[in-house]
Amino acid sequence: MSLPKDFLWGGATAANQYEGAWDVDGKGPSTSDMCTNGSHTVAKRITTTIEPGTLYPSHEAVDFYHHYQEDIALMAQMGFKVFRLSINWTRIFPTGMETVPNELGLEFYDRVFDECAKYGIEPLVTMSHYELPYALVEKCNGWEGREVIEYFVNYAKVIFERYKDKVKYWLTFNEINAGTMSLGSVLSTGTVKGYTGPITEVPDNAQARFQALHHQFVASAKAVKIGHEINPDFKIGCMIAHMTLYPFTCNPDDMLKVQQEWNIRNDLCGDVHVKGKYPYFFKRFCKDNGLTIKMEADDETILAQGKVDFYTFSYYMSICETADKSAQGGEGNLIGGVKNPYLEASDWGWQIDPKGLRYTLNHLYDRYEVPLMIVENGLGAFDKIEADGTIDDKYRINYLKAHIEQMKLAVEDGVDLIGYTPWGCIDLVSASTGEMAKRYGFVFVDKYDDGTGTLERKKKKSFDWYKTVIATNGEEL
Ligand code: BGP
Repeated sequence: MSLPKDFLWGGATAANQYEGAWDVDGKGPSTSDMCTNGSHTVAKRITTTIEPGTLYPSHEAVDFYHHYQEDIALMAQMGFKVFRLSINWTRIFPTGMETVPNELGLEFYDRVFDECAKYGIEPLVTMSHYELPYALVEKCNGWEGREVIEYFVNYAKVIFERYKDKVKYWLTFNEINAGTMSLGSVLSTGTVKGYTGPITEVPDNAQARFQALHHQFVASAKAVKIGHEINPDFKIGCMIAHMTLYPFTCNPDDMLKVQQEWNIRNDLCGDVHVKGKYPYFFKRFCKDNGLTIKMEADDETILAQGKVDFYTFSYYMSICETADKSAQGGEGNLIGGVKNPYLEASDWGWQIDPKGLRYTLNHLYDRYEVPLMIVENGLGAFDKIEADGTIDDKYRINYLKAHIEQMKLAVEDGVDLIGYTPWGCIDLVSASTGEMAKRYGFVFVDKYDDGTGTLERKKKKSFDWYKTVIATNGEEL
């Protein structure tokens, strides 16, 4: 048996893509609530006000808010040990700036965690998953404003205290390294004050983004420290969108390009969280890019005191990098790059690379020597309901199977991997495009790109397959 017997099998979601009920029971608008739908070819837009007649997919999403019992029961049927979900900050603090939390918002998550407990499912809670209170964008250009640190810390304290006996595993920021890329301005740093337009065309302000990222690092470290004080049994981790990069050729220039990109896209955020300090290469990066990060006197101490207990990441794909500017572009999770001729891609152009997962796990364990968890992985695909009502998603089974095989090999290599939560275990809204058509789930939700649908849940073929995988601890794939 290659996987540890207490391995945390489960699935992952995020409030803004899953819950809906965007203005129910006192919830305020977040950056995600201001985003319209889009598609593979047309970028979704962020707007400064809600435009009448425009579809905002997060507003209803797949309505986990009113389907949580049914969904958690389905997860239990698959044998989930863990369920990754996020708390929607604006359910607890509608503008992010209140001092008294919204009791109705807190009660919702009480109900969710109690439901999980009924089935012995451990919640893994992301505290901020692409859903900054929009009021903070208006007030201080999102995370660029240093005051957001204290608003976040207050939020962290409230949820840690409230759920200290119900939740043990926490992640501070989803894919925090999104802030190293211009696309992260909408999703992650919220540095888009006053901007209406496609999320891919935000006038980039790297200075604001990296300043915002520094504030997120400080906020994360403070939260980790406070969390451990509130409950020493808490396990608090970071979450990075892992961008596994290969040199397009063996030209040393390509290799150097990979190293420089890898440093900033991946290891910068990992190092700050796990090692508690900025890596050596960040200074040179700032100099080359004309960035001046304002830090306060005790920031270094705060980072050193707020090291995470484990490292988690999303892994969907890999991509090639080259120093040759004329090379053809590829597509992917937050990052561009060059297509790898040895790999196939999903319908959305994300290159499928299971072996890259083994490579990544080995790299990360070598660098950090802390437990690792894969908290997102999966295949976004079109699913079709057959005439007999079944959904035969064998492409998804093949994708997941190939990745689990590599996960097992990495564990045999000696990597300390503690869990696996494939993305979008129940169909939900796509983060990059706002589509419903890009589905990841073991469970189909009757909801479509035009906002119609009954929200009925239906098991796909992968449902029973995953159930067996969990029951055999990954032995039967
Ligand atoms: C990650 C996000 C998720 C999720 C996933 C799949 O970047 O953390 O929120 O949605 O990617 O991406 P997409 O929904 O764009 O297919």
